[in-house]
Amino acid sequence: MNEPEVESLTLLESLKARLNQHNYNYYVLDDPAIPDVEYDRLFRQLQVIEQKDPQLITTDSPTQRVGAAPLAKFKQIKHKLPMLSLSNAFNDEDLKGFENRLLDRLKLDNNTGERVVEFVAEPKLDGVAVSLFYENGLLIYGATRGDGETGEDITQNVRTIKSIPLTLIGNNYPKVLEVRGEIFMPKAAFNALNARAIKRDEKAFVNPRNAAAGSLRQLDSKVTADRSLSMCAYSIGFTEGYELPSTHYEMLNKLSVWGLAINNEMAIVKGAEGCIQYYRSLTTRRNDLKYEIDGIVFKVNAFSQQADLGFVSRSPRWAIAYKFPAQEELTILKSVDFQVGRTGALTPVARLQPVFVGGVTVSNATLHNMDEINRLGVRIGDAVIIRRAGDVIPKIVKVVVENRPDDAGRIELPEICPVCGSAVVILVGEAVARCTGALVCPAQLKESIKHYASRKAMDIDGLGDKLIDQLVEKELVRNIADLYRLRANDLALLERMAEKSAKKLIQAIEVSKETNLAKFIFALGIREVGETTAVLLAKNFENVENILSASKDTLEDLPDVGPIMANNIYSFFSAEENQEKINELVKLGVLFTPVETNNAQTNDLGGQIFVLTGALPNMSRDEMKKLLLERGAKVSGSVSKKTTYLVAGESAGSKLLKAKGLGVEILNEEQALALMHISSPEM
Ligand code: I6G
Repeated sequence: MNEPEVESLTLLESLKARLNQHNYNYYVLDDPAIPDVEYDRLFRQLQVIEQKDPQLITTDSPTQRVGAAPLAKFKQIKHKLPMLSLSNAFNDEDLKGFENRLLDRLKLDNNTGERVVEFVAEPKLDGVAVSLFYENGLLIYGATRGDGETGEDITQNVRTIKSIPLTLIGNNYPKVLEVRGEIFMPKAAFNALNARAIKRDEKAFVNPRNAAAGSLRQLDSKVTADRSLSMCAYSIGFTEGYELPSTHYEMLNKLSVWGLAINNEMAIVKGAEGCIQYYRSLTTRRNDLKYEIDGIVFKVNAFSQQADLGFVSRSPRWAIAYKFPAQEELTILKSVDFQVGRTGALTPVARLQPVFVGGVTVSNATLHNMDEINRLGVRIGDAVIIRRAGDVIPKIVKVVVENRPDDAGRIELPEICPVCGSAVVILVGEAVARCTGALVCPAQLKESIKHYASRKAMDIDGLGDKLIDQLVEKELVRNIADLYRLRANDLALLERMAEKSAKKLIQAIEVSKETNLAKFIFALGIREVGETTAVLLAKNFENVENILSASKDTLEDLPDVGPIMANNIYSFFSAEENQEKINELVKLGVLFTPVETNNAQTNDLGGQIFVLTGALPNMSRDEMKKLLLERGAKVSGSVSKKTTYLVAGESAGSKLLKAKGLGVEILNEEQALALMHISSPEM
């Protein structure tokens, strides 16, 4: 065999190092330094060199993440040190109890008299715990937790995860390093994966944790490679040839320096009170995170204190997971009703035995359409798993078929509308069944008026759902224009409507007549036309006449308007009955002012990019964001070289570290307000 040429060797090493660094920038720091095409070019260059001379290929090469032959089964790996589990707290009292136990023990053990323990707070990612073993900086194997003593060898699959370095960065890392952390599937990847599965009529995953576990359990690593998994490191297991720093916080930062992803929400907090504050603050932002978390882990920061505290059974005494209320529960499907929406769509709604899930009692869940019912294979009487994550409407995600009672009943689509008795049809190519009754159907009429009167549409103050139901049922309102013909005496016929409230409502209807074109277009309830498209139409056409006469091609030329939406808009505005309806509303006094073109009220901070982190003393981050946006600034979620300012509050974590590292100017709340010429509230 020929010896590899020295020149190609150095180029090869340089390419590998550059690709590793760019990979780290992209997948760990979320801050790419080069465009994707440039990365691809370097990658191809490396591939060409390796193909010419395959003996140059090493396991740590960025080209070798995918491609190993499928396994017959996973080997077992015995962990060098057991992988423990965490004890849990479910309320503030549990957490205070945890702190008291620590204080007692630490005082007894080292008698320092120090009464405040410092903790590191880290979100508990809802994923799969893993151990990664590095020797001389090279990834040797990855293993699942298993029973804590022995796990499965998932090295081939772990290697496909781009946020896991195949070689550690730099040269100041331990000779032997076992890193522990969580492999998880970000929410966006999970939603995309399930959408794909549903499209192909395959089974969807119940939650991102199951999706991550299922993806790691693949014997063919090509499947895993296709699943957009990520990894977050949270501790060091076994290590040799390295003196650890003195705190957990510093240790996490070391892991980050060596190329491993750590959680950028981590923060140092003091005492149980600090932990509770952090828990509350992250609870409010939980839905905005890009990944699912099921609680917060608090760990004593000082390793000396951790050593004093030790372990109880299989859990460290120095850590606790403060769990969020469960997002999944088991309950029984009692019946299914079909609700008729604004566009006539029939939506099956599951009536459930009430169950406490995701922090609220749930008795209804959407079943979307008949396809969803068939996909789930659900029947009345079934035991079902219901999931309520964040603000999302509760969903049945799985049927426990083993628990199915003998008399479980099939769910049938009604042939006629349950409200007006008109025929129900399923149009070709649509999953949705629709009532054909249009505005003779009281359900469709009620829903279109509710939409018309809603806050983001015509914003008729005081015209709530119950009132609309009565107005339609008493036939005081047979179409939207009738709203403007109502008189206070008509309203006297309604339940709980005193004279004063009746007058107030009539006045609110009058006031709502003056609106802007975007709100009016949105209020019309055209299929697929949400607020954003309504604004787009209003800005482009400026008045109703222009929209009424717009051709399909003109509509399709608008950005983000595809042929289906263009067709919906065109069909709506060219239908004679809709033109009459709009003209009638205009005659009744509905008046449009032009749409504002920009949310920013000034451009004082135009071109400046802000990132907000930590708890601000006098306002929420959302309030600060609004003030910045109003002045033309951009507010980004992550720190990069482009960031102009980081506004940091208490418990700021790794964003602060990163900003300092990049030399980004750091402001506190008062300084940020001063930049906007707003004086700070009195403290
Ligand atoms: O399961 C876990 C999730 C997150 C952990 C953990 C963690 O830290 C953020 N830390 C330890 C020490 C253990 N399990 C055992």
